[in-house]
Amino acid sequence: MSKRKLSRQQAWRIEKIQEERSKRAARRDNDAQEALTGGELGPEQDGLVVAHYGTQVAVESAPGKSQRCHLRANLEGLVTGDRVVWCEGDPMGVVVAQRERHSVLSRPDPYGKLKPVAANIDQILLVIAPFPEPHANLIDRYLVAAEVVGIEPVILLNKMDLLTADPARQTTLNNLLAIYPTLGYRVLRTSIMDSGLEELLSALRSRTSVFVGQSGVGKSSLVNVLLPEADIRVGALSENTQKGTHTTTTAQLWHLTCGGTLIDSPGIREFGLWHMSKEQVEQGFREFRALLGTCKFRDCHHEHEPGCAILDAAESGVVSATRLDSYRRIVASLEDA
Ligand SMILES: Nc1nc2c(ncn2[C@@H]2O[C@H](COP(=O)(O)OP(=O)(O)OP(=O)(O)O)[C@@H](O)[C@H]2O)c(=O)[nH]1
Ligand SMILES: [Mg+2]
Ligand SMILES: [Zn+2]
Repeated sequence: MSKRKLSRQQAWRIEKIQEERSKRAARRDNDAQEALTGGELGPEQDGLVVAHYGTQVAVESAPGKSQRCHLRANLEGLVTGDRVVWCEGDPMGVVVAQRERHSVLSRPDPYGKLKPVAANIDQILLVIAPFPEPHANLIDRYLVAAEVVGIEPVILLNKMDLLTADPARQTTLNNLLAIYPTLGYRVLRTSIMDSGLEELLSALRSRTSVFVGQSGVGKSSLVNVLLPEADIRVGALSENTQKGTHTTTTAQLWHLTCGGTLIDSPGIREFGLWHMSKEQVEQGFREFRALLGTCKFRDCHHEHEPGCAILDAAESGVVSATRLDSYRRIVASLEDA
């Protein structure tokens, strides 16, 4: 999503939304304040945000034991996975403080503003599928985003069952994915019809992971097979476009019986990286790192400059042509923004 010029109507709509937001925030402070001063709250305790509902969150003190909470002022940025200090209440608790995060995954909202999605994550599982078709350089965009925030990404090709009757598509996807293991990225393959689920479970064990990717690739369906009691709503693809229909609307956290924690997140069409600098994007391409700073020109764009280390590496096959192409497209999208 690039930051386009807004039409007057769009600007008016955004202004209305913001007005509505500040009204809601005022109401929320009021509710939280009333609960805090009403004296019917329990003692402060540690908790984990397991879901986010508009202006409220669900906070868990122990797995399976959670309560909806108001937020004290200045805690609007809380997301699923955040560790907090909170007080139980009747009927609702109150979150009084946010603990420091060790990581946060953010992404652009429809207005081009960067929004946190989930916190304290160890691993990002980028889910793709034969349908909806992964569009050009979608994978690299997610990988760059993961590298820049320093969270290990894993690529997960789901709906493998759709490939058994479609060898041509299978070959295309295998070709698309072939480069990633050579760069040190793990690639898993699954189907909710029971393939690859053991390997997926072992990748999720003892850490906090988040499922990200386009709408309709099967993120919530995978949670449902790993944890049948989750029973999350899933949505069929649109018949015309074979695209997802944005079924999941908020990130939600689940504890797996294997000891891992898994956050399901809403799918998005496009992962914009406009908020990044060219230097961050360069760093986001793992195989470029050792070469950066060794081009003849300090401000090299790696396009056609003489003595360019990246172009040399592409020529000798050390850097793949498709990754270099991805890099260029991403940088071009930064300049458009
Ligand atoms: N054939 C097949 N279909 C699958 C598989 N996994 C999911 N689906 C179907 O794909 C559709 C979308 O699944 P969801 O789980 O809602 O997808 P999602 O990624 O959570 O989508 P959003 O919540 O919109 O981001 C549903 O019709 C699922 O039944 C699979 O492994 N094989
Ligand atoms: Mg979903
Ligand atoms: Zn260069």
